[in-house]
Amino acid sequence: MSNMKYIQLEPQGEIALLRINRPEALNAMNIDVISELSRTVDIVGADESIKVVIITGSGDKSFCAGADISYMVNIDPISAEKYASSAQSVLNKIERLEKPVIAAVNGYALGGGCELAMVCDIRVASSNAKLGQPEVTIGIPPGWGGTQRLMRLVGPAKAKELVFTGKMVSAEEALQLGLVNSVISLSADDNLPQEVPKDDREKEKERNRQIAKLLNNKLMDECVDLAKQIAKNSFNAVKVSKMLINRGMDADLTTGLRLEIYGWSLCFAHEDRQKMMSEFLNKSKK
Ligand code: CO8
Repeated sequence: MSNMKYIQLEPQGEIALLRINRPEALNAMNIDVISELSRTVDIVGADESIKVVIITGSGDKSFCAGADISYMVNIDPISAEKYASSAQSVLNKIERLEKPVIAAVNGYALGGGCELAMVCDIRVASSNAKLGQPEVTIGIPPGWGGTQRLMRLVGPAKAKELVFTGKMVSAEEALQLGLVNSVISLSADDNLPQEVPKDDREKEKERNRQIAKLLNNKLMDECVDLAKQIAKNSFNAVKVSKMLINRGMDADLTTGLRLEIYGWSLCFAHEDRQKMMSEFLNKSKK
């Protein structure tokens, strides 16, 4: 659909799949990735037929390995400010999209990659995913929202532990922290490839590749199912709910509750309310 180099946009009916496509650098975001991501977010935002967006990374190994270290190694503070500002404004745009966004975390989500996942509304991770904010290990603090959004998701103490150590956490640990909503793993029912002799490194590698592919496919199926569950509800009500949660998070309770009354009552102006409530009432009479 789009002719971009680093972002693939695959519409599937009401769901749009947006894939960062720079597998040779584990989907790290250089300036071109950021600018294409920005254009793609504008496209999905403006397309009213799209009800839910899924963001993922190309390949079976990485969601996004963060900012481009080969670019950052030599830039001056002025360029760093520009780089962080343009990245933050794209991430803010994703967070503010008037439609739900699911991150299908299919491997590494590090630094800017974890920050990208955190602006999505829901994060589903494959069991081989690894998340973290390793910036201090390369001489900088998180710069694309990590110091702010991580603490809101997991609390300041855990956020500080992750940021200060720069360590990666497994998908399971991320689940326990509340950093991801769920973890997808393979089971015996998933047609796993046959075991291979332990000393055959090549066969073992190939088997691991096949397993990673199966896992990635299962992750995407689960995310599409989740997106479908959301898409069958009133888009208007989902959109208003997203705004209320996002705006309410940074407001005091009284303001958030007042906003909820306004958002709630405005939905009575939308045809969905009358239509869907009547459907419910007629169904229960049958
Ligand atoms: N940037 C550029 N290239 C990368 C990046 C990256 N973030 N991550 C991986 N790559 C490249 C590697 O250089 C390598 O390239 P090549 O094949 O040409 O040598 C290729 O991707 C494959 O990577 P590895 O060989 O390292 O793969 P491994 O499986 O051995 O390791 C890891 C995978 C653990 C993910 C490892 O690649 C890694 O640690 N990557 C760096 C992760 C990281 O530190 N990310 C945070 C970056 S900082 C950031 O995001 C901050 C944002 C805010 C800053 C504000 C600034 C203005």
